[in-house]
Amino acid sequence: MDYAKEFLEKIHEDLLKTRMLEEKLVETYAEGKVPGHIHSGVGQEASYVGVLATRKPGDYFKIGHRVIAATCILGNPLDSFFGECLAKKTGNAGGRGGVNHTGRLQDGVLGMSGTLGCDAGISVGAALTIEANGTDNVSYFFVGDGAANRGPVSEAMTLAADWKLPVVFVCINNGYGISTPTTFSSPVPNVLADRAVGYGMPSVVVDGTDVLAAYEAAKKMVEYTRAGNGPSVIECKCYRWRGHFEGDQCPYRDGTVTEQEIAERDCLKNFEQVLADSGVMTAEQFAKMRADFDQEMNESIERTLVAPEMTADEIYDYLYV
Ligand SMILES: Cc1ncc(C[n+]2csc(CCOP(=O)(O)OP(=O)(O)O)c2C)c(N)n1
Repeated sequence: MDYAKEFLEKIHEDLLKTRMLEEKLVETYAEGKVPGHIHSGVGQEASYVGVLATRKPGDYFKIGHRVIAATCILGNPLDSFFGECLAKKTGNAGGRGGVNHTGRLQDGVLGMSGTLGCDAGISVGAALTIEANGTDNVSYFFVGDGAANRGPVSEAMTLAADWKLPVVFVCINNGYGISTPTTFSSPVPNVLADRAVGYGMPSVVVDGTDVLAAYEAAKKMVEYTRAGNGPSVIECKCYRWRGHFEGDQCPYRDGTVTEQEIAERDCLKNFEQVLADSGVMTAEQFAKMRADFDQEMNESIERTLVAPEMTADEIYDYLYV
């Protein structure tokens, strides 16, 4: 493979940690420790990790409600991640926001709006900041195939294209918006990429379960946008392994397809196979990394469980009236 060993090791580390964090959230939620509910991103990690491998300091990010562990590879420490997920004062938002609000401004992660799609405008605003500062940074906007159909996304794409702003629109197309298949909600199979030409943007469609393919596809678009040519679109095709929420029995889809996806398109397992076959890493290294990170996560969760919750008085801090 034509990549530096360190680069492949870093991609693997990000992929493994994202997977393990997403799995740990499922486990912690099942134990009743997470207030509210979670949207598991297990199985979709390579779409984020591959695209985000093109990042550089000073970039901005809008992460979606699934694969929230991506904020950790962007710099969020485990204690503030689990703190927010478990609604503790140690969380990114002091436990006010919960699982969907693990962003940190100092990492360029601009938080997330529960009103899906509206974040597109914030990403365009961040791109305007980049332009004003005269750097070659970009603003990444991640959106699901369902939310990509919303008006605010279209408006943001129109403005970004008109003003040639450095936004990289990334559609994580996992085939469903809750129980609605993409084939019901979009007349075209590639929800954002097939529409990109109408906004005057280049686009790529990639297998989002192949981390290196996602990286290569993203690199083309990100380089185009960093060079001052305006926004671009990346569409990562993947599959949502779990239900929309934990406990969703998924009566709207064929379970054998899910089983097949898990068996054949496991982004982590497949990448580890590639690394082992090419002699870059060994099964022993994978096992050790797993054991070490599992311990790190468990220790963080132990600390989080005994961390304080905010008091009733503090709930209203930071609210504008
Ligand atoms: C404007 C808005 N409408 C509806 C919802 C409720 N909702 C939460 S997640 C979701 C599904 C979104 O599907 P998609 O964008 O494909 O992302 P996925 O859940 O598949 O990752 C919906 C409809 C919302 N949060 N915001």
